[in-house]
Amino acid sequence: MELVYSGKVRDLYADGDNLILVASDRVSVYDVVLPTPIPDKGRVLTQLSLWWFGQLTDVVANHVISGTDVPAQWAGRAIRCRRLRMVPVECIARGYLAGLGLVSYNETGTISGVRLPPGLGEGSRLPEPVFTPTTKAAAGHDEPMTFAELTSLTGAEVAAELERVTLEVYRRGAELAGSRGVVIADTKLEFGLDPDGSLVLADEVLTPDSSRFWLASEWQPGRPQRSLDKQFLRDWSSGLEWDRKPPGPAIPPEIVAATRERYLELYARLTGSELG
Ligand code: Q0Z
Repeated sequence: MELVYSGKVRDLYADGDNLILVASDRVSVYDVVLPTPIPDKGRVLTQLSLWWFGQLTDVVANHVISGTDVPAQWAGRAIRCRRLRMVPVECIARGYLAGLGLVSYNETGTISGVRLPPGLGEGSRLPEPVFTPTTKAAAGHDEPMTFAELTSLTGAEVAAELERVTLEVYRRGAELAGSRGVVIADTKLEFGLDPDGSLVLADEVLTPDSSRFWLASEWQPGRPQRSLDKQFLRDWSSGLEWDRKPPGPAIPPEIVAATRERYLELYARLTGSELG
């Protein structure tokens, strides 16, 4: 199969007209891929994405053709999908203040042009989820985009639909996760267009690599929140003399095991079933 694109932790292959999206067991901390894999991480993220796509079929069509008709070597961690014309925008919904949303709020009191109440801090819940699209920069960091810029890129109709569907996916995901003790602080979605021009949810959805997941019982606004999936890795690596530049350090077995358990537990908590 032809490798179309290799990302930090995932790879994309072409199989005729289809694409095969393969999640690896690679993990990144502070944007650096570590040399040690986390067993089952690729399977957890793939199966979680497939589960969410299924939960969201009444909200938006998706790119999935099959989670099982994939080459045996990638069984469980690959998705066969339709190749779409991708919308070159990261569609982000934020329900809590963290990351670049927090930076923007601290500088201007707004995110993506939406004025927020004063007095919010790191980890605060927003009065309403906010749509914060960003450009997909080929290199370096993604840039925030105004709604007007989005409109000039996609047309008004698609832009409005991207906002509506992104916020609806976030609301539905956050509500379901919330009922199971997990806060989804924000999420990044990618969409494509069908040959007939209709919007299709693509890539991965509501995984810990595309979203910030916090344990609801640990959530405490006003301080950085503990990441549900990567906190062991961050706590361990912050005790090292490592400048957070590549190459990253090898992960010791007990940290690998604890991180793996976190991913499996997250899957079980959200979906209500153990990953086989
Ligand atoms: C997704 C990505 C990577 C996985 C292109 N259905 C689709 N049609 C056309 N293009 C894409 C998709 Cl999902 C597409 N990406 C991001 C990179 C592994 C996904 F290395 N790029």
